[in-house]
Amino acid sequence: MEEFYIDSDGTKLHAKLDRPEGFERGPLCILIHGFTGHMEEDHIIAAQKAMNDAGVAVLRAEMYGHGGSDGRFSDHTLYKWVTNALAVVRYAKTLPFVTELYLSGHSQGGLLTMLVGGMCADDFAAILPLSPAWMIPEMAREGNVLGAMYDPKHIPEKVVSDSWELSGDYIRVAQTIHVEDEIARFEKPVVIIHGDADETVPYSYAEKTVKLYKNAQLIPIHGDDHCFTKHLDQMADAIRNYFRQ
Ligand code: FER
Repeated sequence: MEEFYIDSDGTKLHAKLDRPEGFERGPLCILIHGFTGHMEEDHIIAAQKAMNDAGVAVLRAEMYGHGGSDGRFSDHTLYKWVTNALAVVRYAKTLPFVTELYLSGHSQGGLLTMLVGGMCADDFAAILPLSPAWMIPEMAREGNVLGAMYDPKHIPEKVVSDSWELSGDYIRVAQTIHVEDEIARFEKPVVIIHGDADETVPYSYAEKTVKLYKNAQLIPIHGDDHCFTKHLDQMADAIRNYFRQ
């Protein structure tokens, strides 16, 4: 494992690169955590190990206001995350050992994967959104962030829940994002992995996504929740099998 920082226009992004044993040249997957998440969460580590098992190097990176990266959580927005992810993609493209590039992310990181997949469609062989929270923009337009309600036409200074605080700018930014545009721009393979008992991001969103993409498959994890806490091994197997095939 190598640990370092990637510069994103002056914001330092904490990153770790794990290469499979004996790896000299080969594919690399960028892997991103979700909202309030970080790169050491069980489901992120399980995904990373499964990719490594299948001969894929993994670059985990933490986005603005999360983990060991710069920025305060309450100041993060999806535009900042998009800018960060573009910097990570740019960095990954300079690595001399990379043959093919993949992008994967969980939840808000899965939404990011869908956005950046469309924006950088030429760069990725495939993308793997895990429980992607792609309803965030739609819900932000309706006045709801993760169950915290507000008037969507008169955005408050901040939105506060028991466990986090977001600025009004998070909502302003989220309201402008139209994920369907970026879905339409990515025609290469998409592998969506989603627990069908997810209460944070309903499984119906995965069923909708798989229809909207030109070339997508949905791998359901039966009875599992948002972070795959019941069947982490099945989520890992799905990733391992995809890359081995
Ligand atoms: C929301 C619904 C789900 C939301 C975030 C999530 C910020 C999930 C995020 C994650 O787990 O990454 O409305 O708003």
